[in-house]
Amino acid sequence: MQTPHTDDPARVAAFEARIARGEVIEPKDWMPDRYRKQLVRMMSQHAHSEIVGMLPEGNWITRAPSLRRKMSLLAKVQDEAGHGLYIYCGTETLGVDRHELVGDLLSGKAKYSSIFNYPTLTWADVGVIGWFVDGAAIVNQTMLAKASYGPYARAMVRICKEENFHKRQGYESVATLARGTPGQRAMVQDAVNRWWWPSLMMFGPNDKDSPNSAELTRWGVKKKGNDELRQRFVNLTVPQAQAVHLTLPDPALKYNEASGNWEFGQIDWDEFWTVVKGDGPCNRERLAARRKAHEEGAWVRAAAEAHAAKQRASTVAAA
Ligand code: FAQ
Repeated sequence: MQTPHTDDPARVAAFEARIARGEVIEPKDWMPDRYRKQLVRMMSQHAHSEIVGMLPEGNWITRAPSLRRKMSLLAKVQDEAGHGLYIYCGTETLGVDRHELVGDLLSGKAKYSSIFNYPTLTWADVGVIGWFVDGAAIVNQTMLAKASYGPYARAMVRICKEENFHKRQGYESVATLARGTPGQRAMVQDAVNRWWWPSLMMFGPNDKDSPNSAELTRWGVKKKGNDELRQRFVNLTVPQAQAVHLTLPDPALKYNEASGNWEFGQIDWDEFWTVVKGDGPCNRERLAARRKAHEEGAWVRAAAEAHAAKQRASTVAAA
């Protein structure tokens, strides 16, 4: 890891000039300590979100209604695992240890996305997660694909391609249910009602209440604010809901001709902060599941370490 040159104004000015010129920052380049810390915070939270995000949908793998649905759900959940591992690798380029990051998740110290603390009550939830949650992730991550830190931006390009497939399969599943029996229609409408507002919360607090946005924007990590991305998601999703004759649970939704935006109602920020602080419907369940998986995987880590040590020893012997 590089020695941090935290407070050298000339170096910070040169760094910011690079960002202003649109240059990409790579792991071995000098960077302000604070830039490194912000990236570790945001990227590790993102990696944790992908890993915890496997749980709500994973809950339905054994109960998917057909082989085709089961195969695409299995592939999706595996993709999310891959995204998590990929972003942990990206975070490690900043000089942190993955075990430390995972330790922070398991101890409850680290955050992960609020959205994954809601339960998946019916099969329709799986389709709606693909449509809303992956849809929101694409809106957010397409911007992050232009972030100033190279390893993160490149990870986002690849991840967004897969998220696109997830969103399409989710929306197709929703559209199928919406064309189905009255029972299927009611089930998918109920899922839409429960996931809409938590999906809007994924974008984070309003810009005025977002302590990290100004710094992240100055350093080219965030290219758009939380509110602009949330609005973009609403604008994209309302017509999609109309196309399958589903109602979004917001009586205040109204198209504004002048701005070209769909105006929407008040987000319940008390609910958001309750979930972020660990008291959402499934926070405890999610952490318990991750801790159990970690404990059960101990033998795999031990075997991998033993294998690596053996490889190192034979390389030394051969030299
Ligand atoms: N949940 O100052 P800001 C996915 C925290 S991946 C929990 O605005 P920032 C794929 C925030 O950390 C979904 N905490 O923060 C998938 C901060 O706390 P801190 C994850 C939240 O960083 C699909 C505090 O509030 N995506 O869905 C949330 O500038 C399907 C103040 O907030 C990413 O992580 C929240 N929703 O902006 C997987 C993308 N929002 O750390 C499986 C990368 C805010 O100061 C199935 N991250 N907080 O203690 C980002 O773009 C940003 O970090 C934001 C938050 C926009 C999430």
